[in-house]
Amino acid sequence: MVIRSAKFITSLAELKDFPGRGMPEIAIVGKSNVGKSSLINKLANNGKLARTSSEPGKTRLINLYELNHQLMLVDLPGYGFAKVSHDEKKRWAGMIEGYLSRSENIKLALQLVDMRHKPSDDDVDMINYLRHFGIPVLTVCTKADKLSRAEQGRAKPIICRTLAVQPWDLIPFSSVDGTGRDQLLGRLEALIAPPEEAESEG
Ligand SMILES: Nc1nc2c(ncn2[C@@H]2O[C@H](COP(=O)(O)OP(=O)(O)OP(=O)(O)O)[C@@H](O)[C@H]2O)c(=O)[nH]1
Ligand SMILES: [Mg+2]
Repeated sequence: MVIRSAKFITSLAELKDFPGRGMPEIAIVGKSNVGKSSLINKLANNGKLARTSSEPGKTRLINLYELNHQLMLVDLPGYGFAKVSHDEKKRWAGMIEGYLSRSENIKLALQLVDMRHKPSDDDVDMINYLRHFGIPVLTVCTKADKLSRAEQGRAKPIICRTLAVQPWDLIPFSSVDGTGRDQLLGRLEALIAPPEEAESEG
């Protein structure tokens, strides 16, 4: 899949005005600071599309981005961030859960986990939650550039086992060197409905 256009659509503090547009939606979930916004920028080849930060908790709203006028990327606030208030955490959890449980167009969730660490209990809870709603999940292992090939080889089975995912549903990714970008775009392409074939005559 070649990205011809990538556009920021809007930020939502609440779900009620979700401009779904009927496009297939891809939810992007993961702990704060795991690299969700950086992944969007890498897919779009635009470092300025989504705001990133070395401070966890940067994305506090649901941000929507459109790729090629065909797919909607839904950047959700990160979970498991200790430094926000209890009320703020509840508000984020409510937004994430509200979106995942109510959107009718979610085709896939990308769950991002830092490839350097064993997934946390929060990650396990999240993937089980996605499964509960019947949402297919791809596990994207971020910051792969920080690991050698051998370290990546050791990390993969640990992540697969902890999250109970199949190896073919796990994609090492780096928003620094582009590892995994083509593979991920290939998987996203499959979500776009092919143009309807013209009816043949007779
Ligand atoms: N080396 C390396 N650093 C990365 C990668 N992806 C993200 N980062 C860095 O990790 C930090 C967090 O990245 P973000 O993309 O803002 O993370 P986020 O998941 O959107 O964070 P929140 O919005 O706070 O939930 C930034 O300093 C990024 O530069 C990666 O693939 N490799
Ligand atoms: Mg972010």
